[in-house]
Amino acid sequence: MDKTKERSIDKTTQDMLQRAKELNIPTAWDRLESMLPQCGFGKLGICCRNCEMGPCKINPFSEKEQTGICGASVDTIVARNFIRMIAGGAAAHSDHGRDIIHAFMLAAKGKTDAYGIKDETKLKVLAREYNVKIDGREINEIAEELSEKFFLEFGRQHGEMKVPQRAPEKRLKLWRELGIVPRGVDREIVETMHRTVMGVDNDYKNILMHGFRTALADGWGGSMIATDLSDVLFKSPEPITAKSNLGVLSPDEVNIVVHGHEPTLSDVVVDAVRSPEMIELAKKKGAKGINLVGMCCTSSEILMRHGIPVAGNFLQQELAILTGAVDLMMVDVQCIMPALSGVASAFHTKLVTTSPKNKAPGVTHVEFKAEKAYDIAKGIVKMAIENFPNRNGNGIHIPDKSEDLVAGFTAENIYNFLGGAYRATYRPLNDAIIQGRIRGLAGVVGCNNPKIKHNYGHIEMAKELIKNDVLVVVTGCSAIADSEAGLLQPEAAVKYAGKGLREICEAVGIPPILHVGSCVDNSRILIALTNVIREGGLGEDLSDLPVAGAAPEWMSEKAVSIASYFIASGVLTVLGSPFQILGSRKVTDFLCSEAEDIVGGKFVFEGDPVKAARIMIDHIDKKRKALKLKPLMYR
Ligand code: BF8
Ligand code: SF4
Repeated sequence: MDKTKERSIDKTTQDMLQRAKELNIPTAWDRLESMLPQCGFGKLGICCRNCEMGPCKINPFSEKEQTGICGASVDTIVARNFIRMIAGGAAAHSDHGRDIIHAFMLAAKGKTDAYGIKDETKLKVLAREYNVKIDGREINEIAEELSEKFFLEFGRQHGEMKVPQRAPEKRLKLWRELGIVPRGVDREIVETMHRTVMGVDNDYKNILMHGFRTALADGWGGSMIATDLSDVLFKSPEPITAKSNLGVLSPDEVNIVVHGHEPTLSDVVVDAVRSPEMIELAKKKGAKGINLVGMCCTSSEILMRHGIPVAGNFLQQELAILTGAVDLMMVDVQCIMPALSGVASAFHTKLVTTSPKNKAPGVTHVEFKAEKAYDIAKGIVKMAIENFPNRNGNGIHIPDKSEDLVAGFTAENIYNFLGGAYRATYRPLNDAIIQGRIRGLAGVVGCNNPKIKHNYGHIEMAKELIKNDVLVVVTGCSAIADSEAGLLQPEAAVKYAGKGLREICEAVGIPPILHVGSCVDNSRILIALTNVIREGGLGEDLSDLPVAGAAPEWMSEKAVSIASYFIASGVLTVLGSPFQILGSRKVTDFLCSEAEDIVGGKFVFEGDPVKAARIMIDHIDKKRKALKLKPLMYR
């Protein structure tokens, strides 16, 4: 059996996996294979090493109930491990948000060579929300005061964060009753660490409820701030066309791949590669020009705002270097495999780390500073150009396939393109759902994971959903997977969508799957759903809506946080592989069943993406019925 076909559904990826094999360079898939069998205790979440009396591992087959040395039950151990994952994910997203506020503050103070306020309208909307005076003030003054208010969302010690108050009234009331409105981003993450230290919280339900609070501080906090201020600073996205997959690498231009998450440096690199000085230098070195492409979420950031091509998603990062055509890969933070330096050393590719939070032994580090972002970006572009002549022509292997895509959808611009030019409103979307043209909405998000055939989960799930008239919104690596299968084109509606959804897509000219950005932009989905509630006719709370979420190929702690804030917001969320919680029946029951009665959402674990989509569709139908909506128009 050809292993490459088992490993990915994407032909380009299969081609590059073959190439890796020929060159005898291992990838994540090979490393997974050599790791098998993986530790059963870890998988079930029943190993604790939170103190030096341990590590303690609970024997899942023991007749007698076993505890850790301190007496911690298996439920406590599993719940603690789980919410520490939430804290890791929430910290990553939120720290990203914090860095954006920092850049925003420097822009307001005029202390950076690169940033300015690009979306004054959104800035003013935020200023009003935060009671920052607008009249008679300079934009920069408003921005500076606002930046302090946003910093406070991280450091607030008591009371309630302001961002989550955007949620529908009924939801907010429920969170208040449950005591899970986050106080401050940092506070909730710290408290997760505190509660899970040896000898603190040992009531698994109490632990898990704090996990929700921490996750909410991410989705309705750090992530949402990251999205909002990125829009203000780098401009709010509008629908835009581009290309995706490894075929976007160019055989005769300087190829620069930006990989990671934060738009602060990558957005400026976009300007740098367009400067005549850099283009001229590239030509002098024998290249036809400079080709900037993105990888993972940083790619989504500059795709959404500038139409920069997408080289691939999480499992394609090593493969990009394996083409031998990458002159420089610049990385910042998150989802950057430590394996990259090994792969890069087999080629001429220069790997450059840019964040003080992420260095790698032997790898060139050019520290990013928001104050001098443009200078730094130019320096890195120059490094790439100078590396171009070192390419070994014979070693280059670029798959020739790339796909067209449309991206750039946001909770705000849905108003315009669905409402038409004259009436910016969610009414047409709500009406389409109420009348049964659109069955409901689904958010399909998250990573790749070598345990699951690359892109298969995302693509098959998305196809099944749109076939059944569910409008799909996507972010992160899921969006990239769909783009590689041509699903982010308006034509995909004709090819794959059910009749009702197809009619809407054709009338408006949109794809049946809407790319709403990077993983922090999952916050756009929360806002879009809130807008649907506000528009009226579909219930009063997010948990009333005919919607569902999924992460069919998740792997990161960030996905654990995202899934948790979705269920804590009332949305059923399906995961392609189970969380590491199955060692505790009680924790599993709580998160996969009881949670629905408490917060309105729950987890479902289902590895088959089509079956998973059916679960989501059944849930959507159940919600339609509860809302007494009309039967579907064409079914
Ligand atoms: O934040 S989807 S593999 S790239 S964690 Fe990472 Fe997962 Fe991709 Fe972006 Ni999100
Ligand atoms: Fe063992 Fe308890 Fe220490 Fe965990 S905290 S390692 S269960 S003794």
